[in-house]
Amino acid sequence: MAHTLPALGYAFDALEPHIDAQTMQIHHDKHHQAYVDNLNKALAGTEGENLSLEALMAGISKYPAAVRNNGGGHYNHSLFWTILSNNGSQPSAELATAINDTFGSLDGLKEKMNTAGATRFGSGWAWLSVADGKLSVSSTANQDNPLMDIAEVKGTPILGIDVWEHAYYLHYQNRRPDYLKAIWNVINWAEVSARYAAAL
Ligand code: MN3
Repeated sequence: MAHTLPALGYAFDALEPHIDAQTMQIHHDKHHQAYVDNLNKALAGTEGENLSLEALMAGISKYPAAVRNNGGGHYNHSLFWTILSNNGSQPSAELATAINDTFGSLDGLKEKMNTAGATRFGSGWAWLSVADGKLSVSSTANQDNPLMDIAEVKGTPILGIDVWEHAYYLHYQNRRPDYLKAIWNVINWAEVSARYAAAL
């Protein structure tokens, strides 16, 4: 069963002015498609071909770098598209309580995520994850994620922010902190809340 590129649930320009249409189109149609194609190539004829993406992540240390990089890329971007939206949703009462208990406030979470993203040297991701019922913020290099058995901070990711330059460079150039500030305007909290409930 070959992996396939999931469709975006919204138009390329739906996240403007915070994330521009050209960035979304290249990011989804070119970058994510390449991760899918290269993952399928790397898995062809191996036992990993029959595993789900989640199962691959859980045992990623046993696979070559091409599977780790492209499998992570496919998982991470598939999550990323769903947690973005212009639907103006808010965290569920349950998630809001957990955020307040863990980070003091929603602003406290944003600050922690933005620091994790801004201080990740080179390319990577900032994550909000759930492990043993608790929320945590972390970051990973390249296309690694908290589901991988090699992750320093493990958990089920419910919100991931892509801090590769390809995610923001056309509009923000070198200003990663400005991109990180803006992206909070287009977080799909309904989706993050659903992922939180499912992860508990
Ligand atoms: Mn990306």
